[in-house]
Amino acid sequence: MNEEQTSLLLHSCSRFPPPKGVRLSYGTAGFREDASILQSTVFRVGILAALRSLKTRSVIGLMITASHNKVSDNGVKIADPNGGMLSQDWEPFADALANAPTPEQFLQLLTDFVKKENIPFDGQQSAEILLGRDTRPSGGSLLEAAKQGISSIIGAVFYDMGIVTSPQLHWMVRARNKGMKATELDYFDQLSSSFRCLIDLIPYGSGISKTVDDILVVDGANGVGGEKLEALKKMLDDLVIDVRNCGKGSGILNEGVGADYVQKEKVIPQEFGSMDVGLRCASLDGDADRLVYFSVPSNVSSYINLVDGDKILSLFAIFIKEQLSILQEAADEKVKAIHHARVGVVQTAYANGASTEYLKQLGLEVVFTPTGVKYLHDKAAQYDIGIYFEANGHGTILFSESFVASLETIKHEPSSASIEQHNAVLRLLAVSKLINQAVGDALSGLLMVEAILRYMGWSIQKWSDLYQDLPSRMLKVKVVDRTAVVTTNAETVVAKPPGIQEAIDAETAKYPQGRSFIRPSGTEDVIRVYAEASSQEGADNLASSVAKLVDRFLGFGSSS
Ligand code: G16
Repeated sequence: MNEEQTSLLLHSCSRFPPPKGVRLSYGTAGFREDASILQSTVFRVGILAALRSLKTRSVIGLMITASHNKVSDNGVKIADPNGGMLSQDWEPFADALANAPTPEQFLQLLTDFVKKENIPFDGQQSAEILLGRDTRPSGGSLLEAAKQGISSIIGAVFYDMGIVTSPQLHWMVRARNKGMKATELDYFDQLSSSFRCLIDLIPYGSGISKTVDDILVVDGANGVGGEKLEALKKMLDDLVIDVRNCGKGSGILNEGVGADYVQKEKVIPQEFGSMDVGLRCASLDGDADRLVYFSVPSNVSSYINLVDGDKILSLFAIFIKEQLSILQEAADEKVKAIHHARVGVVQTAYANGASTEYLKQLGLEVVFTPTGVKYLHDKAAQYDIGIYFEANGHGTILFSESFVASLETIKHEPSSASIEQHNAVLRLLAVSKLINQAVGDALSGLLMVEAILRYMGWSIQKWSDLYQDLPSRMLKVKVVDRTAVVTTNAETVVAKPPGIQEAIDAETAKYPQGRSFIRPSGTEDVIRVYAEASSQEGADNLASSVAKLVDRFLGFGSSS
């Protein structure tokens, strides 16, 4: 590193001292904390993004968001060249950088890492970073800190993409690295044209007739997603969407609204009520990377009928399977090969037991990973078609590049395939373009759900009735140190502290169809508790007993 670079780094770093007494960790989706202590972290992640760009010789993304967290929190994460999450082997370096106490120690760490990773750091190569942020009030000043970080690496440049959803930024990074156009308009164009293609391919006679059921009512979580959906819907004729909680009124981001609230509490979000009974409703989260559907069953109760990520996954799986089965009898060898695609489904321990059972009955291969799209995504990428979803509504469908190339070949070359077989290939191709290949995306997921429901001719009720969820309950417990909990087996077993797993097992055994696990959150300072049982009362009681155990083993001893 030359002298000019060293002094630039030392000087700029000294203007962003790290917060005292806090240990920061690159968690499930980057760094997340109270926004007031994040200036130094975001500045340093700006530097990290530039290094990553130099190392990979590609465009990198830096997104400022705390997604589902409360409005006073914020966060920062990096999007890798393929649009996915930062490679996990760089996470320890991200942690070390964020926590280095002095500019000198920071510089030493950086110098060692550059050497170890062989990063071209001679000022000859340029680094390129796309910046995005959600609507949080703290986003503007944190963005400035990121810009300062990037600017302290000689030759690094940034492009401010403005207020965008997380998946938009991930999509743009991927598109740029593939040499494609990558503006917001390009994103909207791709989504709307592939949606239109799927609708045009619906066989005559199927599809929901234009009834009141055709209206989709969307809760935008008072975040960026509602505003973007308003823009996107102008490009979608024949889809009637009423967007609420766009963040323009007095509503607060994620407070009593949004996918996280709706999925965890299973109650009607703000601005929804008896006028929505029977309608198809959907909820996005704060940065629009999660999507759940719901309906309001009656005007006397505040409870909803939740159609969560597991049911979205099931709907997608049914559709994909159906397209592949249309190709079963194909005489053309290339078309027949598509029928034999390796399809995999990826879930986490939060997946409702009934959903896993249902997917297995469909004959699908179901595998489990720990929570966090970074894990699910990697697993799904091992298949020709990998469908992954967390119950919280975060997920997508990945198509391998070779599989998409085969679809493209069939599309363009003459074959002996029947019209319906050819259309099944075109549908799969349209899905690969509609559904975000970089990361879970509420907007593209929503269009995919809408297209499939039309294709099937299903109402939300029919979809919801695919299987009956086992009653479940999620709780969170504040503890002294959440890192004291170490889990294994895709988070289904607690390895540390000793004794707690046996206590959870003993509690669980008291409930028919009981299942429960705990894990440290990667985005909030809590331990999460999940419980499932044959009755709601059972699930509630099991969750609260396990929460008491957590408190007894790790907490402040506040529960009785
Ligand atoms: C993030 C991740 C999700 C994950 C969630 C879990 O969501 O992107 O894959 O399911 O965190 O959070 P926790 O570890 O706190 O349970 P988001 O929407 O907040 O970015």
